[in-house]
Formats: sequence, C-alpha cells, structure tokens
Amino acid sequence: MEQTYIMIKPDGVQRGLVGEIIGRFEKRGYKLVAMKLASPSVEHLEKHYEDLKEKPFFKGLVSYMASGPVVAMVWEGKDAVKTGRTILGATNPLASAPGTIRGDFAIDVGRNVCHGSDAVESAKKEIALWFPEGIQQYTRAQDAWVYE
Ligand code: YYY
Ligand code: MG
Repeated sequence: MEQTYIMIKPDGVQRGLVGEIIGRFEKRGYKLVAMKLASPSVEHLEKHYEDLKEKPFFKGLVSYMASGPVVAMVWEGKDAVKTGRTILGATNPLASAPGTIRGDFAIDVGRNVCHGSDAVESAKKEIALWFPEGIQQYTRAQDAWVYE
C-alpha cells in the first residue's frame, strides 16, 4: 500500500487544528502508521525542503517551520500521495477549494498549516528523513469496510 508523509506545520499546531487535520485523513479511510510531535532543527528542515533551497522564500520558510513543534505523520492507503495532496488543497490557500484543509483554514501561502508529499519518490525520502526508526505495521479491523 502507498504511504505519504503529512505534517501539521507550527501554525496548525498553534491554531489548534491537529485533531481536525488528523480527523480528515482518518475519516477518509487512510491508516495512520506513524506519528510524533517534533521540534526539528534548522538543518533537518533544510534537508526536508532541499529542493527549494534556491527559492527566495527558502530562508523564511525554514525559520517559520522551526518556530514551534510540528506533527509528523505517515498515512497509508490506496493512492495516498495524490489523494493526500487533494485533501490538503493548493499550495496557495487562496487558490484552494473550500473543503480542503488549506481552503478551509488558511489564507497566506507562508502559513498554509500542513505539508504533504508531492510524489511517491519524495514520500519515501521524507518518511526516511522523519522516521528513521521506522513505521508501524498492524492489521486494521475497518480495512474490509474501506476497501472492496
Ligand atoms: O508542496 P507544497 O507545500 O504545496 O508547496 P512547495 O512548492 O513544495 O513549497 C513548500 C512550501 O513553501 C509551501 O507549502 C509554502 C512555501 N512557499 C512560500 O512560502 N512561497 C511560495 N511562493 C511558494 C511556497
Ligand atoms: Mg512540496
């Protein structure tokens, strides 16, 4: 089954959106296979966003991400990466449809409350970076009611 790395950013934690964001993935039918509240270092965040290091917003992005704890998670299920991005909404919240997390809870691109992997390959890299200890494997009773 496909896995994606989803992270509630410092603004999402500060604004009390942790339960709301987890609930959307949970209610959709995805399976939680790893989760922790973490205060990553600047070096760790620079690695997470290394593809963006030439962007003008990189420095501000990293300092915002280091400004408070984040909730790091791995969600598993069919088409988890692409559907995870759909659940999040567009990068710019003003372009995000209502019903998406960013479209419901955010306005500015630099305060868009959550992260989601953009491809299966980047998901693998991000999961290895955030969960070097590995993820959980367990049988979930509801799976027979989520998948046909
Ligand atoms: O994957 P996603 O988070 O939707 O967007 P990315 O292009 O990977 O950029 C990562 C992060 O950078 C974005 O969530 C907000 C921030 N950012 C920004 O502050 N200003 C931009 N013009 C573009 C992105
Ligand atoms: Mg991205």
